[in-house]
Amino acid sequence: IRSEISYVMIKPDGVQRGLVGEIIGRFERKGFKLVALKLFQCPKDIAEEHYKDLSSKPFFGALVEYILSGPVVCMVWEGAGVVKSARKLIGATNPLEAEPGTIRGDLAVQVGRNVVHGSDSAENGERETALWFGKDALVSWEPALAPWLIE
Ligand code: DAT
Ligand code: MG
Repeated sequence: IRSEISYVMIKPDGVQRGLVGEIIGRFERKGFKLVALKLFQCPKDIAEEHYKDLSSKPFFGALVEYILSGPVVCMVWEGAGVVKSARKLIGATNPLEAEPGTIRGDLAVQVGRNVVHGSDSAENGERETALWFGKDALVSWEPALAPWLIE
């Protein structure tokens, strides 16, 4: 039985700005386990499904266009408490309100270019992983450093 997973995605601005290594590094250094990773040019139906809860918002069209505007980096990170912790590492939705030390607080200025996505619940972690990677795409492995991170 697998523990909690979060779907984390570096949005097109993060890729274009050369922040892929910086962002992945923050999750790696924290100590979560990477279980899926790909560079991906997203089709429209996946972007719309991913953000379907926001489909009535005035910014929905621009949001989908932004996600389609270049390749994204799709990842799944695993570990107890990863969903909430990833949201903390990412910071507030509006980068101007995000705390320094967070990804958005350090690396972004506008809500429409906030460089990274992280699932907001364990259920959405599962749902978004299935949407972006399909079923059975996760790699099962034991990091050699695990005993130095989890007692
Ligand atoms: P988060 O990405 O922090 O989970 P969310 O799920 O509420 O935030 O919204 C998804 C994305 O939609 C968000 O990362 C950027 C965009 N967005 C949210 N609110 C917005 C707004 N008021 N104006 C423009 N874009 C917005
Ligand atoms: Mg969200």
